[in-house]
Order: sequence, then C-alpha cells, then structure tokens
Amino acid sequence: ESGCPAPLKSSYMTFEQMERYMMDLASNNPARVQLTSIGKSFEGRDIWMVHVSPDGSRISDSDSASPGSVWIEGGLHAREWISPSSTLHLLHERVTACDSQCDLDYYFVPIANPDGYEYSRTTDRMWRKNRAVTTRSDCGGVDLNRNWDYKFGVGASSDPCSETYMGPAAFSEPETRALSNAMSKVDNLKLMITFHSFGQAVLYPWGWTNEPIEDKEQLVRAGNAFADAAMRITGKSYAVENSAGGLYFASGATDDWAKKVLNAPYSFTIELRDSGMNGFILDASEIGPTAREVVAGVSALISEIRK
Ligand code: ING
Ligand code: ZN
Repeated sequence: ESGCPAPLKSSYMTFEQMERYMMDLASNNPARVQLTSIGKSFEGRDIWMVHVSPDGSRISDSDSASPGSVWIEGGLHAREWISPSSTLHLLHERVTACDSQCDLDYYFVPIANPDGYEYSRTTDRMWRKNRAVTTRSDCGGVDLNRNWDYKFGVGASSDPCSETYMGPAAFSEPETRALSNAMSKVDNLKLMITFHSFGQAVLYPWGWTNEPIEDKEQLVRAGNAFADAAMRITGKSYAVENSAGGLYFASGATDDWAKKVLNAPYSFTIELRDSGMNGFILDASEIGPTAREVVAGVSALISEIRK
C-alpha cells in the first residue's frame, strides 16, 4: 500500500539506502508523506525529516485539526545501528498500516548523524560521535547527545578526546542545530522519542539530575505501556527508569531539552536491544524482531497517553 517495499531486515542499510527508501516512500505517497532536508551534517550529508500527515479519510470533521504531533529521532549515535533501522521500520508501519493513531502528525528523523553512521560502517565500528573537527587534531567528533541547550556542560566532558565530548558550546554542531530548529517548529508536540542502544530501557528525564521529575507518574505509566507491549510481542524485557538514576548522569541530552525547553509532555530515550551480550554489535537477525517490538511498544505508548 505504501507503494514501496519495507526497509531491509536481512542487513543494516547504508545511509544511501535509507535516503533512497525515504525518497521512494515520499514519492509514492504524495498526499501523506513529505520529505524535507532540515540541514546538512558536518560533512555535508542531508539530515532528512519525514512528515507523515494525518490520513484525511480518518478525520471525520473537515475542519478538525490534528490532535497533536509526535517526533521520533533515530541514529543520533553512530554505532547504535539498530536505532535508525527500527526508526525506519516504524515509519514504514505508520504509513502502511494506518489505524486509529493516524490522526496524529508524525515527524521522523531516522538518521540524525549520517556522517558518524557512515564512519562506523566503513572505518570504525565503535564510533559514537559526529565527525566534527575539534581543537585537537588527533581527536575529532562531538557527542550529539551532550550538545543540547539545556543544562549544557553540567555533567559532560569538555575533552575533545572523550567519547562524551559535549562540544565547544551548546548547539555548536550542525546536526543538533538542524534537529532543534525543526523540532521547535512542530505544533502541539505531545511526544518525543529518541532511539538509542543498547540496554533495553525506556528512560524519562532527567539525565542531568536525579531529582524526580514532577510528572513522573504519567511518564512511568506511558513507559510501562511500551515495556508491556514489547514483552507481549517478543518476550524481551525493558526497564522503565529515569536516565540519571537508571544509567548515569549526563547533561545536554535530547530528551531533557524536549521536556524542558519545548514542554513536550512526554519525552523519552528508548534504549533498544540488546541487554549487554553483544551490545552495539547486534546481529542483523535481530532487526526484524526489534522492529516488531518498537512498533508494538510505540503504538501502546501512544494509546496510553491519549487515554
Ligand atoms: N545512551 C544515552 C547516552 O547518551 C542517556 C543515555 C539518555 C543519557 C538520556 C542521558 C540522557 O549516553 C546511549 N546509549 O547513548
Ligand atoms: Zn546513544
């Protein structure tokens, strides 16, 4: 029905294959799917955003506005290949299997750090950051999940050689600038999810402090909906916890920014498979099952927050 085949399950796609997939999806579904480049990466690759509009046939009132928007980001960290993969599968499902949740506006950025992803594919499998040149000629790259402009630098490294180098300033990087600018323009943002790996956890803010967030209860309820659905569909268990408590302190992350600055009521970092056995080097045989988990989990989460 989408007029183009599902993203690959047999292997991880290259950046070019992902681009091609998004272009085909958009050209085959012109009424609902719009592809926009929201900016260029450090090395000049496009950062693509796919807007999936509400299905007109699902909206009864001709003048009824969308009940809200959902932002889904993948691939912010280079080596976490299952993130862009699952994000692309979720995008495919939202376009092809339209259900009662297709009255929402969806904004997908499946591959937020294309330079890092290609570098991880071709040169250094364990690369995490973007490919920015830094003040240290021997150490490149900024951690794009420490570069956002909320509590920037409170708990992140200022050493360019660190895996979690926050960068010279908040939003110093073209990738985080493109993402934050595009996110800021979204109307009525209800839910933000950024997919990472690994660890199988639904993380809610805050990452910069372990002080409990005021609406913890509803965040946990939504997170549990994802975890319960994942368990039902594949038997994998996902923990639901705040970033700082469940993992470690980290400031300048996407989810804290979306929650605090954009006031998104629901903001999550979801750590996908696995639970640590293979970590980032997740076998391609897990692409399909992880995608099913994500599709079921996100659908259950959205149902929960709309109750
Ligand atoms: N994990 C996240 C990281 O950037 C995180 C965890 C999320 C920390 C939200 C702080 C806030 O370290 C991975 N796998 O990158
Ligand atoms: Zn990550």
